[in-house]
Amino acid sequence: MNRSIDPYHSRTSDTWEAAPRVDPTASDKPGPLTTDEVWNYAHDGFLFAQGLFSQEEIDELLVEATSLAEEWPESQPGIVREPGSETVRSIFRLHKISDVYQRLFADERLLARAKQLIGTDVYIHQSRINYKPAMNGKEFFWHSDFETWHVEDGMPRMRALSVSIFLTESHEFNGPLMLIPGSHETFIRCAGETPEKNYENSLRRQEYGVPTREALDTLLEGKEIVAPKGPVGSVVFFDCNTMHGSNGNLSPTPRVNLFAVYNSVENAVVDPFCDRSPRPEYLAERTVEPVQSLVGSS
Ligand code: 6CS
Ligand code: FE
Repeated sequence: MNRSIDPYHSRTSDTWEAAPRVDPTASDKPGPLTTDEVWNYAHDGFLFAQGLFSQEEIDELLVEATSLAEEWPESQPGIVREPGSETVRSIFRLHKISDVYQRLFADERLLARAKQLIGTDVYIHQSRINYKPAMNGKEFFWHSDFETWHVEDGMPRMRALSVSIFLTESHEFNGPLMLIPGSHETFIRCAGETPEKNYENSLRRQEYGVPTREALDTLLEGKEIVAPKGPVGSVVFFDCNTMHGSNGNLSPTPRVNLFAVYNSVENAVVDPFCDRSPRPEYLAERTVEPVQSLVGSS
């Protein structure tokens, strides 16, 4: 790609700017989602599916989340702790380290929907658990994931989506995911320059690639923030450029969410769109391995 005409250049100036999205949000391929659901996803930049997984299925996923955090080897990369404490905030690259999660990410309820929306085969760019511990799990400031994945990982175009699976109920007290409907249509170029090893800080508290107050006001014009709330097993599908964030967890129980990022096999990462080395593979997979459906396999 000719980088001088990169439609999504960001952190290349000391001022922010709003630019139009140039990629489609949803394909017109057939799949399990109805025409209305696809339309809503394309319009809002996200789709909420309540109770997609059963309590029994989630119980197993939650046991796995707890044991990963408890048994994580000291020297193994891929774990992030809360700012100023030893409490586990996130664990990455689940699709490589856990059979249970590998199977989950190949489940048709996620995979067929992701393929339908993206319109091609997909692979996993990133996966993680956010634990958001009781009473002091810290917030995630507003951001577009794509801004970081483009600049720091070299994801060329907006052809990826995240699934956020509720392993605990999401409610108003535990810092549910919040999204700005329609924000995926605008790319906010952020100001500043990416520091060396930015990820060592950004995963605890993101400072680069975050929108200004004015940028947020632009996205929020005529819009209202949405926070999908619901029981365990619910899933939010959201586009890679949808502006989102979440408050801290001030409730007495953790808020555990499982994420997988499906990217089009035609959108594999290239060199980062900044003058830094690529982030480690636990944050951004650099090899395309299409996720194979479990249907028909034994
Ligand atoms: O770094 C990442 O890949 C993800 N985490 C944060 C805090 N921001 C960007 C992106 O969502
Ligand atoms: Fe995010």
